[in-house]
Amino acid sequence: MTQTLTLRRPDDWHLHLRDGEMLKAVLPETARHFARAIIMPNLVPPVVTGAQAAAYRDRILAALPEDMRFEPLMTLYLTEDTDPADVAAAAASGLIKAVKLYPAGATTNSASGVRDFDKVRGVLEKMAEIGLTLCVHGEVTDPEVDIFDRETVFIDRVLDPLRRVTPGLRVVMEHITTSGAADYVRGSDTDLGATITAHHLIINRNHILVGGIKPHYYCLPVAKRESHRVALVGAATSGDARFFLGTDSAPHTDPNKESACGCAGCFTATNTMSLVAEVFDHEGALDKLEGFCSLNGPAFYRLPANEERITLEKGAPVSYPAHIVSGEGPVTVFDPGFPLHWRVA
Ligand code: OTD
Ligand code: ZN
Ligand code: ZN
Repeated sequence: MTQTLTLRRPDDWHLHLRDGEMLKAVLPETARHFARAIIMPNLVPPVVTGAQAAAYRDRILAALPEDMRFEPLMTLYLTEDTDPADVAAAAASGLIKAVKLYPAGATTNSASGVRDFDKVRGVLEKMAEIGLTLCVHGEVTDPEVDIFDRETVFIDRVLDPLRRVTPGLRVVMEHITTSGAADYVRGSDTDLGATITAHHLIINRNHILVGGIKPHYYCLPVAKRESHRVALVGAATSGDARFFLGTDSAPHTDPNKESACGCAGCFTATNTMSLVAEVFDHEGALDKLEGFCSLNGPAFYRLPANEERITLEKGAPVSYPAHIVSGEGPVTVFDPGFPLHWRVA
């Protein structure tokens, strides 16, 4: 007998769709299962103003196949020159649902991010006033700080002080990778949430480095040791509403990944629901899957949950293509290294 599970249609609270040919190739992979996604603004050049976000939303909708429905939830890329009035107008019109903070240099296309946090104080105060969410890439870029410690140091040096001086600011720590980050979220009030990716629930740093370097497992923040992965699984499957799915699906072509200086990012849009269902099933926590994928995110963003349902079925292992084809080249689909038994019917 096949086991089935019906959930409200999920959303992805952290997604990279890119632009042009890559957008065309990856958008259907997300829209097939997800109703909405928070769209990351790290294009080249970045999406900084309300006008740029409106134009990007239009390009996304134009790239959507006619038979699919999908709502892009737009964000602005915070720079030291961001105008609080432009942010407030874009939020008031319903165009944007968040502003994204990248410490300058922390990840792909983050060069225009923030160096001096005093310069963005006015924007953050305006956001606290209007209840607009700040999504944070939580890693310091100080070259003295070891790459595996960058999230932990960010919480102490940047995030906690920033939240103290901006009371009421709603913050999502994106793609958390450490037990300390999960503890920090648990120990805070409900103004702080965190997204967790499918890949950080599955790989630890050994997967990247043991037995040969695996460029398709390299992403930022880099996966940490096994005890942290276990803590992330614990947080995701706990039922705590402050944790929700943000895939951080970040497509790069194979030549750009399989290189002497390979790009960071795991592409999971195609098989995310199979990946997370497998993890939750393994934990005996399938009853928490709908909260993590479909309820906790909308609750944090103060949006209605989706009314539509999807059904997951468990059966013989599902096969996914090794890569999807884009006009820029092939993009490898994340391989968890174990069979996936759950599929979206
Ligand atoms: N991490 N790659 C990218 C972004 C993220 O930090 C992130 O959100 C990307 O390619 O845009 C990655 O590894
Ligand atoms: Zn990030
Ligand atoms: Zn990202």
